[in-house]
Amino acid sequence: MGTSYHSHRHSRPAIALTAVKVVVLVGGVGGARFLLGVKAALNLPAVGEATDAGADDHEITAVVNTGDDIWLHGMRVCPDLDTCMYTLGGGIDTDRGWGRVGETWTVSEELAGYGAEPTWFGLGDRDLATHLVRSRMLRAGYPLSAVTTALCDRWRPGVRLLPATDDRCETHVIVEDEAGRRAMHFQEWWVRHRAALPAQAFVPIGADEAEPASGVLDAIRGADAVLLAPSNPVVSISTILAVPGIRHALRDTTAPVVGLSPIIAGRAVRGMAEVCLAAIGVHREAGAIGRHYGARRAGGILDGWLVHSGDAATVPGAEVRTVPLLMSDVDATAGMARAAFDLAGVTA
Ligand code: FO1
Repeated sequence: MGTSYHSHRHSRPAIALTAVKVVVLVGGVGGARFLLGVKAALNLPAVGEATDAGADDHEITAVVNTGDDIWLHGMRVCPDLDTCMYTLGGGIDTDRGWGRVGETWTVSEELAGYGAEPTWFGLGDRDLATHLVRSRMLRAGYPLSAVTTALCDRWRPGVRLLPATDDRCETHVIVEDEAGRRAMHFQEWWVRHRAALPAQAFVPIGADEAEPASGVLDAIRGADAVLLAPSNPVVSISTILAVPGIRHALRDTTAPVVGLSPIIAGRAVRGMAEVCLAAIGVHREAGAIGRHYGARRAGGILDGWLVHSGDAATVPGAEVRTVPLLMSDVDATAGMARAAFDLAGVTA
């Protein structure tokens, strides 16, 4: 790692690095899109691997939420890992944001023909191949992180994708309506019920006994910067933080930790952050989410917090900056990543 220190207008001296090691905590669609911008900010091709020598000195590690993962029809489905892998590898359906481009649904239709439940979750034919390979390797005893590496041999995302944990750690939702109080898997709440059942709590089942996947803690400890993508703070980022050891590593690392707000002008740009925040009693407001993570100096995890132009926020102990945070295209997203590097004092 070649470094040259020079004075800088910001409080933290900028460190110019020829080989930046960045760790990004991510969920699904928003996290995957943010990773495209992180790559572009480091002059890497947004999709795929760098081919020219030198550019790939940078190391991006994505620590990916596993809370959405689910066993279906005997197969392990890992939506956030797959969304990142397909997005960065050029195989994503960009309209839906998840699943494969050019997808067909023959197997799902045939399963429905048998009445095989659940019929509310669509598994595309192309996507199924991923789940078949993954499930076979898991049954053979490989940890999810090793399986993910094997799947990425095909997709070459140009980012090291690490599940937050190799252990089963799934988000379940406690809901209460006229039918009573009950728990269900996050996907049942989100896909089957379209997040319309009133959620009282999101519980990361299995988190207590989970351990960070191999490589996660070392990546955080050895990073030059750690970024929290503008992913869902409740069911994506908090589920990663629920894996024992990860929060501690974030508090302990010498790398600055910078987060990006997923809420703009009081609204989630995509997904269901608003309803999830309501369930845990956090205002849908950029500052409230920053304070929910908390400043490292005040027992939390953040050194810096980026909020959208026009949003005001105070996070005691952390530096707050205002920049455009709409991921409208890769260039705009790269601008967000550059602003995060700048706040972290890292010049790529
Ligand atoms: N989302 C849906 O709304 N309906 C589906 O049938 C569905 C299937 C699906 C299959 C594989 C996959 O990787 C993702 C899938 N998603 C589907 C998206 C997923 O439920 C959520 O958007 C994420 O888990 C939330 O980040």
